Amino acid sequence: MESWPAAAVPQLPAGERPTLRLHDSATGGLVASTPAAGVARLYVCGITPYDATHLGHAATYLAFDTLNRAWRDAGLSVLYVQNVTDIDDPLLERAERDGVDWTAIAERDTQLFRDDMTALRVLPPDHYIGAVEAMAEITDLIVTLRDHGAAYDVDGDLYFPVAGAPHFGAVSRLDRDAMLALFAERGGDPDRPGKKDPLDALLWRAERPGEPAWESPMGRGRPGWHVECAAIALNRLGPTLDVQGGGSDLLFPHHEHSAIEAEAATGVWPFARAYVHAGMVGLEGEKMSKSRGNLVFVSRTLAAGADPRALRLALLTDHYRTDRMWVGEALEVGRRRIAGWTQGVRRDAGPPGDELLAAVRRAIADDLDTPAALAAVDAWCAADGTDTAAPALVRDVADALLGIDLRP
Ligand code: 5CA
Ligand code: ZN
Repeated sequence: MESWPAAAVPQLPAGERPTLRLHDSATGGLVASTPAAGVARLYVCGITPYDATHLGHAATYLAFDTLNRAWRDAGLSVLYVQNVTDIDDPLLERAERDGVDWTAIAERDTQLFRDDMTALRVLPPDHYIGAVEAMAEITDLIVTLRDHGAAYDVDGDLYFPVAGAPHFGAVSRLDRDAMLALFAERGGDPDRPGKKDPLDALLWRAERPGEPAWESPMGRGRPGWHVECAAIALNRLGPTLDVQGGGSDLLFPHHEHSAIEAEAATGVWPFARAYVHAGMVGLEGEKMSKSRGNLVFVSRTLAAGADPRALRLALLTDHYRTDRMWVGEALEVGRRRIAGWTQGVRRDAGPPGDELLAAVRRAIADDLDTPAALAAVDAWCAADGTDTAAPALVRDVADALLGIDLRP
């Protein structure tokens, strides 16, 4: 499907560039990100298009936008793929609740998301792929899994057996009790009779009355969730991603299962060199989620008059891995920061620009430490100096690395 327009990214001068290190859930620590042959392969799980875009979604896509910008600044070309889960149980449940067609909700919220990402200056993926448009490739992957003995039938539906997966558990490193609890909470069906293991995940759901269905070699039906992301990623990025990304609520079962399903098809491990997870944004003590309904939307916040740059800065103020609560005052802090930075880059001279550039690069290279990067720009703006080239350079740094346009 169509992606959204890209804001131009200024080219920054060469200079000291520390190796980017990222927190990898599979190892539980920092790993150096050294993409092969000059191409960084990024897959970030996209929205399920209803109740989009809330500030939790936005924070997660901004974290990966920071990564995208850091890789580009390091001279890599980034191949970025994102899906849209435009057919799945929660979307159908919402359509049923509201008495509207599921495709209408999906189209409307996908367009809202594109508009919100454009306003926040999030760089678009190269491939923005809906599950519905990818149906043939998803069913191809399921057929491959079946041919490899990595699928079994339960009353006409197909399941992926975790027992045959050598790396099951390697992504989340959770014990079985924790897995069972999360599986039930996040769309799994541990108690379904006939499954070989409660943690086996649905690959294909045969057509049910009143539900949308597609033709396939397995008969009519629709795909499970994890196999969708595995197929869309494998077909555009190959068997090894540099980063598989999303919010921490995707760690298990979604990223665990996508990875082992991909491995079962390709024989290649790891599926991703780093599994990177953003913390959860909440409101008044609770995770912001569609099911709780405690949502603050990007579109409404902007329609109420907020500067999208202030919102972007507000969402980059904390480290991406930190679980945090949204407080409305963060927007005012962001607004004041934009005012301060705008004044800073309008001066005739400032402290050495190359030092500020190096400081921001160091901060971002340290597991995308945006709080430290923002503090470095604050400090540059607050200090006097004689570098007459610095204001223009700092404006480019804010734009290229932080996505903030300070042009008048
Ligand atoms: N379509 C699937 C992924 S394939 C999905 O999880 N969609 S979603 O709309 O529920 O979430 C989209 C992205 O936002 C995911 O990466 C998810 O982890 C992230 N996300 C959801 N809620 C929050 C939150 N409260 N804070 C931070 N990120 C969140
Ligand atoms: Zn996904």
